[in-house]
Amino acid sequence: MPARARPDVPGDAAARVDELRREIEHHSRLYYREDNPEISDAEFDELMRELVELETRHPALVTSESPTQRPGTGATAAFSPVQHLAPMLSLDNAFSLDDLLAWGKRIERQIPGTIAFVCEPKMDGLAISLLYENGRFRRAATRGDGFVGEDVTANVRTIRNVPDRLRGRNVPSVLEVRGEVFMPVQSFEDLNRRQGEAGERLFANPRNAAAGSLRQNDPTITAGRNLDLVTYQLGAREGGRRLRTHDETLAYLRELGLPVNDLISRLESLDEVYEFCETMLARRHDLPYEIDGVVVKVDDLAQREELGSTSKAPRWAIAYKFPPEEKTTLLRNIMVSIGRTGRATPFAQLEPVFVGGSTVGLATLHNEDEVARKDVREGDTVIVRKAGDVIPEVVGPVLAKRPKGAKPWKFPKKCPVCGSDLVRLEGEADRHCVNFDCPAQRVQRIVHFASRGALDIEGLGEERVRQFVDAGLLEDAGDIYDLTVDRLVPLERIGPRSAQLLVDAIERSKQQPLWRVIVGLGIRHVGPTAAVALARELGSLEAIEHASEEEITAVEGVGGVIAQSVKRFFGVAPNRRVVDKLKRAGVNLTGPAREEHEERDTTLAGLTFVLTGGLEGFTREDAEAAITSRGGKVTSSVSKKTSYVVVGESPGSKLAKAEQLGTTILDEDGFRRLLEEGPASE
Ligand code: 5U1
Repeated sequence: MPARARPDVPGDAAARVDELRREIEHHSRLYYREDNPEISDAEFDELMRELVELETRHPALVTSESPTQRPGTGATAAFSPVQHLAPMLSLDNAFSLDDLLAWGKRIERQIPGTIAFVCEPKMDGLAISLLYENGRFRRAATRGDGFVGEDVTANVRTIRNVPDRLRGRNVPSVLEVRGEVFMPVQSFEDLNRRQGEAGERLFANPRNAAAGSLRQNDPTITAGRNLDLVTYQLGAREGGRRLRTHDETLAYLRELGLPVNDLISRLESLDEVYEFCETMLARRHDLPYEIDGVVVKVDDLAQREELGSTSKAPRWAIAYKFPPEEKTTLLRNIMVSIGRTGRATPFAQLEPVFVGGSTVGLATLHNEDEVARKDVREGDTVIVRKAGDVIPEVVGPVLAKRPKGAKPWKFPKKCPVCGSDLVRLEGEADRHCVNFDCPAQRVQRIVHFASRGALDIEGLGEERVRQFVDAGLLEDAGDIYDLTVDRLVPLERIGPRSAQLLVDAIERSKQQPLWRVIVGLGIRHVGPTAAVALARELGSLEAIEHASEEEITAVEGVGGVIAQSVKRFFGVAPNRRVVDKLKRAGVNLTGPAREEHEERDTTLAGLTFVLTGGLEGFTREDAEAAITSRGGKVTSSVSKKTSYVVVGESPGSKLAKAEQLGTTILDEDGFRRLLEEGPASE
C-alpha cells in the first residue's frame, strides 16, 4: 500500500518510503524465492536500515504490510537488528607484499623493542559475531555496519562446529567472539551439483553460497548446507583467563572448544611474515576452503593498545590481499555480439575455468584493435584473469602452446545476426551493424528499455525479450504495452501466473517518471543525468521532441553533442513510432523529473572516481555529472585515494594502475547500480 501523504509527513519522506518498500520487496523476492540476489547483503541491509530509520522518524508511515513489520520476507522481522557489545572493526588492506612490509616497518618504528606477529589465512566467508553468556550460546549476528548487525542465531546454531556450550574451567560470564562462517570447497561443489540436478540456480562461488545459506528463513535449509566456522578475535568479555598475547587468545579460544584455524602462525620477524604470505599464496588452492589473503596482527596486546585503532580499523592489523588470480584455458572461438546501437564487440568463448572466485566462460575482447594488439587466435591457450577481481579479461596467448597453423583473427565483414555490413568509420575503434532493423539490435533496445536503469520492468530480461521477438509479439519497445496474459500463455515456459506477474509489472511501469522513459529510449549520449535535466527543464517528451537544438543546448548540464543526438533520434521514423505507441498506451510522458530527495543526493560524498574507457549509456560529461551531483569527486589519475575506477570499453592504462593499487573497479552495470543504490556499507 503506498505511503499516502499525511499532513505531518514531508512528501519526499513518503515517496522514499514507497520506493524503499518496492526495492526491498524486489530484492527479497530475488533472494528468498529465486535464490538469485542482485545486490550484496550489505546493500540490502542499507535499504532496510534506511526504511527503519524513516519509519521511526515518521511513525504515521508505518503500515502492517511494510517489510519491517512482516516476518518471512527476509526483512528485519526475520533477521532483527542486534547491537554488538563491542564494535566489529574491519581491516585495512595491503595489495602487495611491499605495502605489507611498509606497514610492518611503520609499526616497528612506532613501537620500541621487538615485535612478534600472528599470521592468519584470510577466509573468504562472512564475518560473524557469537555471544556466549555463562558458557551458553545465546546469539549470532552478522557484521552489519560494525555496530548493528542482523540476528542469524537460528541459522548459526545449525553449523556443526559451533559449540552450544563452552568448555573448560575458565569460561567467561560474557564472551563475544568474532570469526568467519564459510563453505568448504567440497561442500560448495556438492551443493552446486545438487542445485544443478534439481534444476536450481548455481552459486558463483563458495562465499556467495555461504552468504545465501546463512540468510535463509528456514534453518533446516542452512543445516543442509555444510557451513563451517573459524574464530579469530575476542569482542566484549567479562571474566575468564588473563591474556597477554593474541597467540594466548587463540589458545584460549581452542580451550573453550571454539574452532580456530590450524595454519595460524606466530612469527618473530617481518621476513618470516613475508615468507608465510608467499607460502599461503602458493598453497591457496591446496586448501579445502577458499582464502583471499593473509591477516597479519601484532601479537602483544599491550603493543596493540599503544597502536590503537581508527574508527574503522585497528592500526595493529592488516589484510594482505592476494593479487588477481590468473589461469590458463583454451580459447575456443572468437565471436561478435551486437549491442543496441549496432556496435559489434568481439568476445572470447573459453573452455570454462574457475578464476578469481567464479567460473569464466566468456570474456570481452573490446574491439578489433585490442584483438590485434593481444594477437589472440582461436585454438590458443590464453591467460585469463579478473580485472579488479570483477571483469573477466584475456591477458594474452601462451605462445609456446600455439597450435600450428593458428591464423590471426579477422573481424567479420558481415553482421552475424542479420548479414548486413559491419562498418568501421574513420577515427572510430568500433565496427557497427548498419541495419537498424537487425534483430539483435532490436532485442537489445527492448531489453534496455525494460532494464532496471530505465522502465524497470521486472521479468522482462534478455531471454524473454528474445523469445517474444522470435514469436512475433515484439518489434520495438512500444509493443511491450500490447502484451496480454492471453497472448503470453501459449508460449513455452510461461504459465498463467508468470504471465500475469509480467503484465502487472508492465502496467506499473506506465507510472515511472519521465526521465526513465527518456533513458529507456536509448538516445545516444543521453544517460540518467541528461534525462533528468531534459525532463525537468522541458517537462514532457512532446516538448523534448519538438524543441530546437538551441533550446536543448540551453538546458543546464546538456551540451551540443547531446542536443544533436536528441534531434537525430526524433528524426528517425521508427523512433517516432515507438513514442507514439507509448503515448497511446498511456505511459507517463510528462514531468516531474525526479522526487525532491533525489536532487539533494549526497550518496557519493567523500568518494573519488576515475573514469576510463567509453561507457554505452553515458557520455563522459554525463558520467561525471552523475557522480558530482551525488556529492562525489572525479579526478583524472588513479592514486591510493581513488575509491572507484569505472571501466568502459577499451580502458587505458588507468585500469592497470587500479589493479596494481587494488582499487575497486566497476563496469558499467556496477556503476549504474552504485548511482542508483549508493555504496555498500561494508
Ligand atoms: N583471520 C582473520 N580474519 N579477520 C577479519 N582475522 C581477522 N580479524 C579481523 C577481521 C575483520 O578483525 C580484527 C583484526 C579486528
